[in-house]
Amino acid sequence: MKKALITGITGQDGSYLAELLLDKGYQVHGIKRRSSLFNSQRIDHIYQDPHTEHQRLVLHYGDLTDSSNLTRILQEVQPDEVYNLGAQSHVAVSFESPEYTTDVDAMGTLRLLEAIRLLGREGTTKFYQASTSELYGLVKESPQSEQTPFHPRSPYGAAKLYAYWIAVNYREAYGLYACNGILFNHESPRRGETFVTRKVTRGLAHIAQGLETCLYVGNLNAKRDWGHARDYMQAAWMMLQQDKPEDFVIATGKQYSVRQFIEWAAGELGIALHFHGKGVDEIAVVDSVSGDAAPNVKPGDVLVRIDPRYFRPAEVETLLGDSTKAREKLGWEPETTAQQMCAEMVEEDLQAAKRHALLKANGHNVPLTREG
Ligand code: NDP
Ligand code: GDR
Repeated sequence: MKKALITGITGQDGSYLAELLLDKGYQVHGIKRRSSLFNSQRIDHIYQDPHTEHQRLVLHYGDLTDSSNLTRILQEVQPDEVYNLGAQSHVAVSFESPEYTTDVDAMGTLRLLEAIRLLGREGTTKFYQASTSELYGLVKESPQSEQTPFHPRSPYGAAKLYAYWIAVNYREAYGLYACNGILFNHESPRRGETFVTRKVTRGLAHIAQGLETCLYVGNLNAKRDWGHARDYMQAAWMMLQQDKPEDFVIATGKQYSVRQFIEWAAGELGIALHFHGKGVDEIAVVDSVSGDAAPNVKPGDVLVRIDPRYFRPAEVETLLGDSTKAREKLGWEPETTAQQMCAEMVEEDLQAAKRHALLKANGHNVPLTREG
């Protein structure tokens, strides 16, 4: 049985990758951080009690800032494949906590690579690094491919740039099978609540169900190439099944603005709206409401406003990926379009909002905060 170790298994991508690897018959080991509340909601459905026989999902406490812990886990597990998905992954937060972000995202990658080398596993363990389209940052050409020069625009992007090159270096210097998956934005109903797509689908579902009144966002003009996390984790696995290690861009090849995503999400709730005003005074106003998903919304309501706090000190305005290499060499194709994914996210957030509305009506507190 093949063994995989996933850092960041409790995150969006970690949960989809763990499902995929379990389906393929792997024994899956994951590193989770200790927290004062349970932080394993995304993998609760595949959780296996450690007292059961033949456990195939095993969780280890650990942290990418702790070398001895990483070395011990690698020594214990002896994995065939390591997927380094763990990170402080929020770009805006990286401006608030640049040093911590660098410690986890850059140094954490080095710690893991060095542990593999110290244990003499550079010939037996394959390594996947979660690289990112944020490496391109201030883009010089479009679309972006494996050949496009990098120009990161945030402490997060700069830390991931180090991680990218240190993975390349261990491949060249020690012959480690290491791949960078340069993944463009990918989302899902499991996306963290403070990334823009989920903030929108969750925020609008809350408004539809009367839990909140207005959604505050930042740069509506930002354009992203959004895909589905499930499709993208399939590509991550495929990268480690090749004869020789290489880096691959993973993207859909289509880009949309944040404004467009909001229109789609509102449309799924039966809300037609129009944007009006300019710059930080731009608002989205409701034109009409159909169906029964949004009983608390009426024409003329202001659904979305701009809050300058959500603008970044340096912005990545536009990203569009060219994944020709992955399509040709891996045979990878995205299955879900951005608009289909938006519909899936709205549907799940609407069901959750309905449950929350019921709880609230019965005097319970419900989690509404969505700063970020
Ligand atoms: P998430 O933020 O959803 O998950 C991040 C994971 O990393 C969580 O499990 C988190 O644990 C864990 N983590 C955070 N800090 C540490 C630490 N110090 N030590 C160990 N683990 C830690 O991110 P995604 O799943 O969306 O992304 C996965 C990876 O892919 C990340 O590296 C991200 O930077 C990268 N990426 C993501 C893209 C995207 O669009 N989603 C695109 C390109 C790259 P906890 O649950 O406890 O917070
Ligand atoms: P990003 O994702 O920064 O691309 O990083 P995010 O969804 O946070 O932002 C995308 C774009 O939307 C704009 N935006 C807002 N963003 C947030 N979070 N909140 C808002 O209110 C808002 N309003 C507008 C942003 O300015 C930005 O331009 C994600 C992460 O998953 C990274 O880990 C990953 O590496 C990259 O995608 C690829």
